[in-house]
Amino acid sequence: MFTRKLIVAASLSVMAVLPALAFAQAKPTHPGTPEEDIRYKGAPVPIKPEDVKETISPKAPPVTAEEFARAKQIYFERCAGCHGVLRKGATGKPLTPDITVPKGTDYLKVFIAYGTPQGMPNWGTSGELTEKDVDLMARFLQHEPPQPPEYGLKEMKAAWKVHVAPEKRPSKKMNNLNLENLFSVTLRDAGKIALIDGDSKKIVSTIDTGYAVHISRMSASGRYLFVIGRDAKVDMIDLWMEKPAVVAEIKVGLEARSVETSKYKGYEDKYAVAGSYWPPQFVIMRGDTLEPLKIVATRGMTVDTQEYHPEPRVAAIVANHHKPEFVVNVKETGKVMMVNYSDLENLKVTEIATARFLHDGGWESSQRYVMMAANQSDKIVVVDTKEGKREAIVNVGKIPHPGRGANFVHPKFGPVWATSHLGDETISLIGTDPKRHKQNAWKVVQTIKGQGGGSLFIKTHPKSKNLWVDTTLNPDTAVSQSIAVFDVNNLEKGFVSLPIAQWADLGEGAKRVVQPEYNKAGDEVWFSVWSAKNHQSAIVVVDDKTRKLKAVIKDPVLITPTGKFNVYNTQKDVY
Ligand code: DHE
Repeated sequence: MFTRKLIVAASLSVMAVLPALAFAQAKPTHPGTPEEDIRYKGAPVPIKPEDVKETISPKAPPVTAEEFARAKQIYFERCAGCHGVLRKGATGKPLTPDITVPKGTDYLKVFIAYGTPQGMPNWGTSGELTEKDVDLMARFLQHEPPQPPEYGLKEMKAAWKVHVAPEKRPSKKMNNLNLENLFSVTLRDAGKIALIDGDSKKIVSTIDTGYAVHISRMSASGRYLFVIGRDAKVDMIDLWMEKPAVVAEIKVGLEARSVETSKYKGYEDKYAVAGSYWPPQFVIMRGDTLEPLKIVATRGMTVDTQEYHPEPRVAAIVANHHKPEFVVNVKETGKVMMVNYSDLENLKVTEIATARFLHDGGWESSQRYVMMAANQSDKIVVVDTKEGKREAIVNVGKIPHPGRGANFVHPKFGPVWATSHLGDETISLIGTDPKRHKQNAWKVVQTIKGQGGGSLFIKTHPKSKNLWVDTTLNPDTAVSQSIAVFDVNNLEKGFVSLPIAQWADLGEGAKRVVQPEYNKAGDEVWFSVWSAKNHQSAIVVVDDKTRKLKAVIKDPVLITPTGKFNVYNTQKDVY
């Protein structure tokens, strides 16, 4: 039996991750931590335990070689997402031997078994880990963290393949697709994307990509589609080919989430950039072949306490429209790096101090100021990309998670950018027009209430009057399977809830509704109805004006659809 005796003295939050899809099964909650929050804390880290060097520490309790191998696997699958691969602390607490050895095995066992109100799941009492594994993890955590390998130019070049050289590619579009209204749809657990024609709603093809595909981004010209997987594999797809296909691929690290391309005038399609979680770095590549050119490490000092952090992960990257720059969010140090790509040999990086745990974000409507969520600090940071400086830091609700956010003109406050939250039911509207609405700029001008916490994405379109807010990770299935829609001209009226998953008419499954995405015209909005890979999923298309069901796209190939990226809107940053 697990003993509870030490929990009262608890102040250390130990591990805190659930594999993303584990929440498909019923799972005991633990007191004090909202389920929405627990659910989002990361999928297994795709680092192979056998690639990681082991260091046995003499002061720590013994662990056999066999046990060490098992503990590494458990750690990467369940803990690294929050505590960091090197256990230096990320959104979870640090777990280095200077902290864990003085606590001792019994103390650590209690945390691992019972969890804590600060966010640590109850791995033992939930049955996820056996008593033997809990004991093993408590001993393992007192040894030096095993270090995964670095990944530099040599490794990238070895993984880099050009399938069709630029001179062998078509010089004009060879297909009849309406590219501007094509959607690239993440099929997360199939390791593929689906290209879906936005006009006919027909699946054009599916294309193999990396493991647990995360996002798609478009080149400035709208010709090349870039897809990145959690395993840091980038695939570059040429949409001009008769049958769009991968023309180049590379693996930029061991774990990654973000990819973007150069969009400044004169540099269209010239460069691509990908950011990694491990190793903590980003790489600038040739935009037509993915040849790796320049790798930049993000290791360094944290913004507030100014301590060294060995693992600051790269989160969202956006392309500046005013300068030849990439805007790179560095999560654990809380810095936005403005990386000037005009001279890679004399690279200029402006480091902007913001707030910790930068995650996702996007442009306000003029595309001068970028709005980034420092999610665990409950803040939105605003960077002026024309001047290259911090404009403001705005306090919002609990754990903002905007995706790229939503821009609209508020009848009273003028242009606003909105974020929803993972940790509460609010939606914060921030004034974004320092010229004509100076008094409202960079302030939360209004907070509205949605249908619950667990929101991941919010969306509108310049031609729409609707604001759509998902609640994908809400523990109540009626809430996670529906969408809230507001009229931006009458926000006080509150939201209407639409039963998107029910409209999909599927059988069993989690059927979480995730990520609204508009078509090019801005008159349709698409939603993923996301179930585990052994259940049927679908895409539901809603008429934006009438808010009525327009189409359901169902097909056995649509396995775990999550993100959807309309070519034109992604290319031009319309949201
Ligand atoms: Fe994402 C964007 C990281 C979990 C679907 N996700 C992003 C971005 C980052 C990120 C850094 C911004 C990229 C950019 O703009 O360049 N996501 C992470 C995680 O670290 C996290 C929390 C855990 C993990 O292990 O990956 C995580 N994300 C998820 C999911 O569980 C989601 C819902 C389903 C999935 O595919 O895994 C998910 N993330 C998405 C989507 C976007 C995204 C659809 C792009 C939204 C957009 O409109 O741009």
